[in-house]
Amino acid sequence: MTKRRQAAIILGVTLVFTSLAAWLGSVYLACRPSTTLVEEEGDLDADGIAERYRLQAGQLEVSEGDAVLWQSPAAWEVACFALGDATGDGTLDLCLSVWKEGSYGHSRPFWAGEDDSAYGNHLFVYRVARRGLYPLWQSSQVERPITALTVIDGGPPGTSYLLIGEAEYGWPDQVGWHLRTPSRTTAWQWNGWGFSRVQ
Ligand SMILES: [Ca+2]
Ligand SMILES: [Ca+2]
Repeated sequence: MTKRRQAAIILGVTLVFTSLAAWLGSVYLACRPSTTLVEEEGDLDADGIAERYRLQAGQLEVSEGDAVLWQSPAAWEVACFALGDATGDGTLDLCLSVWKEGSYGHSRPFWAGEDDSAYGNHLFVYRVARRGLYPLWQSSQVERPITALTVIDGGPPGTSYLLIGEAEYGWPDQVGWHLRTPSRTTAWQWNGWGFSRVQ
């Protein structure tokens, strides 16, 4: 790749960051469980047939044709999702903001001690393949709850990002958490074992 093309890509990504940061600031609290149906299509398993991603009342269903490929666990509240190559490997991913109790569930590592039961927000990344969904990466409770989630799929390696709007945990109630005013919009890049903040 020429230096001129690299500079053009960097400039393009910067412009996208700037415009999306403004947009994310205007959609504060868009990423919360809602009775409004949110529906998107995408062929994440690259079999030539688009899957349907339907989110309503905190439950996400993924289907292809007449077959239901996956439903989010009933104990989760899926607040929002984003489709795109978040990990920059050329394969489209499903990113979820999930509210749930505990950080590890059945996959708790041996060094983590007792599973904490705190109710909080998590970021999960799934791969869609062979008519199923497979967890690629699952965070423990995130430090700041997610208010907006977007994948910037730059195309060439090293130009994919997650743009995340972040608030602060306020106080719990029967439907989740009240969130404090967001303090920032951040950009994250996949580092091979998780996401590193780059902006
Ligand atoms: Ca498909
Ligand atoms: Ca990917």
